[in-house]
Amino acid sequence: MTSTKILVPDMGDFKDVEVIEVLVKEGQQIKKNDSLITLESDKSSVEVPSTHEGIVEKIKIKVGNKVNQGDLILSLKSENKTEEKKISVNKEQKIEKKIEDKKPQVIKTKEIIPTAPSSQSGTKSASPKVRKFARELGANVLEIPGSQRAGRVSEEDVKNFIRSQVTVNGGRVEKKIHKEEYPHEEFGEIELKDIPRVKKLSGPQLVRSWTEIPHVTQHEEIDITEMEQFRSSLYDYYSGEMIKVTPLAFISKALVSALKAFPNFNASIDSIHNKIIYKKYFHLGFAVDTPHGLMVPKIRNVDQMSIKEIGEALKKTSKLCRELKIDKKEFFGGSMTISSLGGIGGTFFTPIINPPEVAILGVGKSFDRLIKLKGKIVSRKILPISLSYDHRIIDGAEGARFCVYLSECLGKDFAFKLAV
Ligand code: CAO
Repeated sequence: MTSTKILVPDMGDFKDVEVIEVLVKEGQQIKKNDSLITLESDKSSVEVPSTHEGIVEKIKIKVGNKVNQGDLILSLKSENKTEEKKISVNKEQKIEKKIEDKKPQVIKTKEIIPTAPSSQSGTKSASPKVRKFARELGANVLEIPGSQRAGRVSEEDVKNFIRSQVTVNGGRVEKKIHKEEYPHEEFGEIELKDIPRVKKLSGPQLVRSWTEIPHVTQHEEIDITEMEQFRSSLYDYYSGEMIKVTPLAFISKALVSALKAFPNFNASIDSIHNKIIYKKYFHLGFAVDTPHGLMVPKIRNVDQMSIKEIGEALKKTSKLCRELKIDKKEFFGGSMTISSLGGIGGTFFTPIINPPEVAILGVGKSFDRLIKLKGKIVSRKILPISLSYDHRIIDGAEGARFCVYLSECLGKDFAFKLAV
């Protein structure tokens, strides 16, 4: 094994440049060209790549240090390869020469920093302005999930992250860190895994919704016996084949009808101008369970679709999500969301509103119930629903009326109600 010193390379006219990130840890195996540190001056930011591969032995600088060309960054333990032998501890002059040859590109503030994707050796791409912004707020850009291409962190990502990390307590901002009394490993074997990217992105949004929106959740049981009989008897007029449409397509149609009757549910709060935005379109969001995490794409203009078309759009859109082929814009601009767990199981739950929307409809799995009807015991199909709404915009009475209206749309007169 050879010990190799990695020095700060030539940085042109820049002197006393600040180390803003150390991207590797002692004991970490790194590859040639992996980023080691990020340097930032007033005008630019640059990641310094490693000239060798090996195991980080000792890191000699820390965040906040001011460095110049030739300063020691770290030492690497690497295997005795012919090329590396030339760069031994005693030949620092040669090291400097080699690093000079591999001068990193100094990037102007507005240019894109060409870093590796965030999964590689913990590097993260963000503009110097965003890095500075994050630092000023006491955040580590490495911990912030980036919503841009290749995980690049935007100013909005920093804001969302900060919102999810702090709590305002009597006008005082406090950091939300929950430290366990005892480490988990003290109680048995554990395994550490990365949080999937989609979950990292949706996490701060869920925290924001749960902490900022006063949620009320109303539960309702809807008798869908006639609707289910109709659904299971659908067949194609020309081919004579059964048409397979899930209850969700009918529920979507009923929801559009309810949104027309209760415009407060198809709204958003404009907190800057203190106004309510009423939407004249009917774009429904659908919570889709994917191997990458939960996604909520929109299906546009559901009011103009037939039940069969909604069923097809649901299949197509959820497939695009599961294959990660969905356009990012399709996650925005919705009226209201449906979170259906009916295909899995369970009855009532508390769906979390997807801001800037003001309500969400949770759907459970329908079940059979014996009830007394006109003196006879009969079996009826019951659909459990859970409606969460923003109490700043929708009051309890309106929430209850909305649920009753939905029950009527999906109840025994469903064909008449949904045809309107
Ligand atoms: N009651 C009883 N059965 C139901 C039902 C309900 N409410 N909803 C669906 N089903 C049945 C369907 O008819 C289908 O039956 P067959 O296999 O006999 O045809 C089966 O369950 C599977 O349906 P599905 O889930 O594939 O289709 P869908 O149209 O109901 O839902 C989609 C589509 C994309 C919403 C769904 O696949 C999905 O991802 N659901 C999970 C959503 C989720 O995770 N929500 C939680 C968000 S909060 O973390």
